[in-house]
Amino acid sequence: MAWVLREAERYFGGQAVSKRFAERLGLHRKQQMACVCDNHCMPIGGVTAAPSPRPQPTEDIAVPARHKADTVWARPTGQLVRDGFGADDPIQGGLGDCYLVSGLSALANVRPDVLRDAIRQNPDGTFTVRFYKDSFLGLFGKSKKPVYVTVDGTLPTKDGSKPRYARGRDVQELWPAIVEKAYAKLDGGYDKVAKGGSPATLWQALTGRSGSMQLTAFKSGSRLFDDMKNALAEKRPVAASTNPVATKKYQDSGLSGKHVYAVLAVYERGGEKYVRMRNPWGYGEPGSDGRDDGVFELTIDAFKKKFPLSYYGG
Ligand SMILES: [Ca+2]
Repeated sequence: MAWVLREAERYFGGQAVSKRFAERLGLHRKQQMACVCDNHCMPIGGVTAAPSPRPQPTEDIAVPARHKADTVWARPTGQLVRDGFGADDPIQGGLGDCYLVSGLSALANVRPDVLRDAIRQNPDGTFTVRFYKDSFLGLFGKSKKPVYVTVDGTLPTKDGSKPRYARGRDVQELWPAIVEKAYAKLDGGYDKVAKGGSPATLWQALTGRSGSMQLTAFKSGSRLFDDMKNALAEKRPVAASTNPVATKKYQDSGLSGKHVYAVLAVYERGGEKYVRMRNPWGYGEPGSDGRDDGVFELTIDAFKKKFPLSYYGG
């Protein structure tokens, strides 16, 4: 059981996981708990980019082993931000970090100002992202200490032109790729980031405020709805995960197992409670609302059935 708890803790971003919790989720088989999309490579097109003038890699940020042979570091053209920070900006690439990309989307949804204040473009073309880490103060317990991570503008690509991992929906908008890269540097590499994590940990790193995770099975639909409604009203980001183990039950549902989605809004219509969500791929959704942009709504009952975990920023 010990390895299950270790794996589960890693998947959930280092949060302590009880045996009961792991059993409840069916975490009983040894497997990698990264997001389902770790083996998923998005078709990406339309990026204009110039190959990096420097020898590569320019920075020691490891990519997953299977990407080592065919990764080319390149410097895409574009701007850090275009038209502000939006929930629909971040698009996940071929890295299993749905928790990170959905975390960015959920944060941009409620606190674009946090992202604006955390990311700085430097005169030399590099970028600095401010994160917060725990620092221990003896009797006073933990406090958050800012940590500044500087990265240059080069990104992993396959052919020198298209970002291989996170990017903007507008491919000229660089902030999702830059924050992902800085987080990877902070965390010890893209390969570490791809091993799974929690959006609550990302939010904590960006806001300095502790987040939390809940098992939705322990709450009634209306209580869940109220929790999400209150969090969003307080401008705290919300996300939710499908089952990280029982992925087969999502076949033909329009949802992916082992995948984290941003919760953008909750609302009532015609006496029914709904949750509006977003797939970090920027496409792929249940039902047909006429626009396959990854944004869709579920009734609160369907949400509770499909999403055993929800995450809240502090
Ligand atoms: Ca849609």
